[in-house]
Amino acid sequence: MSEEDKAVLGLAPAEHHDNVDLQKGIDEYAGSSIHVLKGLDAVRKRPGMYIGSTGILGLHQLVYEIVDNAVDEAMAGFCDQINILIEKGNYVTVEDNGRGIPVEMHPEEHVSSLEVVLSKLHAGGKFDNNAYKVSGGLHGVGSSVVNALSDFFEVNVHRNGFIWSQTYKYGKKIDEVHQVGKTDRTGTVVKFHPDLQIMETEEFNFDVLCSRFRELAFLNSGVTIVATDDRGPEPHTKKFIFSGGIKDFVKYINNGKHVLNDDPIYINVEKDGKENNQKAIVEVAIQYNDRFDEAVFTFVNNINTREGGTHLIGFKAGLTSVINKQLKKYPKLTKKFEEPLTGDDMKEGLTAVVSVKIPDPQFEGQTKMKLGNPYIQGIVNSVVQEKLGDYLDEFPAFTELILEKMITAAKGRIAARKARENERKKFDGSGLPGKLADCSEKDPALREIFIVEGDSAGGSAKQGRDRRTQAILSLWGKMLNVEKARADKVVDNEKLQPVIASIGAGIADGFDVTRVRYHKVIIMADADVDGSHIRTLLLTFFFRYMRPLLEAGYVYFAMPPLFKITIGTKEYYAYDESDKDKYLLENGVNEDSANVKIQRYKGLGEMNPEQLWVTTMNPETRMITKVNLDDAVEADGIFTMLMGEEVEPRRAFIDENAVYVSNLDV
Ligand code: 28G
Repeated sequence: MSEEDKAVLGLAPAEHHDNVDLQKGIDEYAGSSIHVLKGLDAVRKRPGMYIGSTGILGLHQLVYEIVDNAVDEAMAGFCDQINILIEKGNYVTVEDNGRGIPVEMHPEEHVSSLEVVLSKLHAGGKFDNNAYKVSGGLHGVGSSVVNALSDFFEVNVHRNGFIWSQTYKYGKKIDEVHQVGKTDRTGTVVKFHPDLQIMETEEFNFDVLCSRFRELAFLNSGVTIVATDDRGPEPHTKKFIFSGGIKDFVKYINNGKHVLNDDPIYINVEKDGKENNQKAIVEVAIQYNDRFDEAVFTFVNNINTREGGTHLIGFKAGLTSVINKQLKKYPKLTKKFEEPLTGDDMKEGLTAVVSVKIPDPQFEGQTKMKLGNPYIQGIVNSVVQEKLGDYLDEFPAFTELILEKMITAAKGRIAARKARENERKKFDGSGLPGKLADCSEKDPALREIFIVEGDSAGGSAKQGRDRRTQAILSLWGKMLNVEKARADKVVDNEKLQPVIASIGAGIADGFDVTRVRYHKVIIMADADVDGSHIRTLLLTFFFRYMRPLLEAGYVYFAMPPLFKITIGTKEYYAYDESDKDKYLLENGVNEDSANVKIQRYKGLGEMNPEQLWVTTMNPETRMITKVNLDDAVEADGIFTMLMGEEVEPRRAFIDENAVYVSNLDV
């Protein structure tokens, strides 16, 4: 190798390397532990295998892959700042202040290690001594996959006093690793643009990316993540840094709720694994609120394990036994309730984040989002029992408070069971509610149910509908504030009872989405304050007690028009003020003469069956909006805000109306 080649690969002690100890750089770098390497053609042939999809999810995955590498460097203890920039044209730059990817000659591949990292697929195996790496894990496939799927990919490494650079197209290098200048810092900078021959879209959604960055900042306390969107007229920057880690995470989830412990319980234990080779970091944060639903989020090496797994089982088991041990210390309470409490009794109002970091995570389940490693169950269980036990001993007032809450829940559980049995008795056989005008179609996928407030609108809807596919349920009576109600009360509520029976799939734990009788559940309410109230309550009810119905995308809002405009023989229905004004303007109608011509609908009840059919119900001509619940944390926040004491944000939200509503189905 020529001296020049050596210099290019960072091996030569060239005269301008003044203050840099290159030999040290080489010793630190254990490059020879990379083993199984493959080319990148496989990635371009089957991109879905590597990034999940070629749609918007896969597009975002490209960014996450690069950022994950920077987070790995942070977890190894060498980096505390990650910057992300999205520029016009959807060029993405990710920058960290870690050690910089090694540029030295790779001992086996005989090219720069940087090139090995970027152009070879690292198939399986742990390939360095960073114990908790994400990249190489589930989707963590590494930078080379992003390189393979980019029509432009440039890396700049600050290392050994120099900036080392290389550029690729479609995963093929267009130059060699070379120096482009001097530097007094270390770190890695990657800039790429997705290849639109493979990816279906290049429009990154900044908010979606930021929720992941926020999550990463919670999960890796002390790491600063700064994201900038520079595609619009003004750059938009968000900074995420949480010194409290997942403790701040549970506070964030509980934001706006009334909590029982202001300062979340926080457990952080590192097992060095020397004794039994069971290395792990276990982090748990717990905060109770005064509500009835549960929000437990689990992570393994920064990956959200939506299906749970052994860490979650260990957490629940630890919580259950430590709570029952505590209960024995309060005879005053055991007198009132003698049975042991179950895990379900403990989940009302429970907000928790369980984050484990382990060397070799095994992902299982349908979506590979379930942790499999058996030893983690015992570790989390014993850590929770010990540390949470200590905490509860130290704070008896809090302990008594949550024990009382759990006993109330246990009593509710028993009452709910009885209520469910009653429900079954009431509605077996042909037992559909009297207020339901059902449809004749048998296939649930083709059936729709309109839930209508008020008898007069219900009457018109019944006459106007398509009897084969459209059922009408009119609601009456007093609505219950589901946010504040208990499961057993909800089952018995006179207004919700017919909804539960018509949908026909049970509620809460007993809800089975495969039994749902209609694949479109359409809430049809007036476009006024009362209407938005009923919409919100029904949605909250679905969110709390039939969440899979929302997740399946079965819930819709009907959009009745606000105005009918008649000009000559032409009739036009306008769905909002601006729609109305626009139509009037286009037809040259001035304000004075507008009034003879406009009919304002105060409610659905004012429309005759024919009008209701044309404007709101006919699948060919109506507008309905699908209610979409992607992010449980965010939705939870919206509902809390909607149901909370503060009136203003609720009003503003209802006016704007659209944050969690998308997908116009015209
Ligand atoms: C900015 C965008 C994404 C990274 C590093 C640092 C090292 C590294 C990355 O090494 C290669 C092979 C086996 C250990 C490790 C530097 C050790 C010493 C690193 C990133 C090294 C990978 N010095 N920073 N990779 N292994 N940042 N940011 O990708 O032996 S990737």
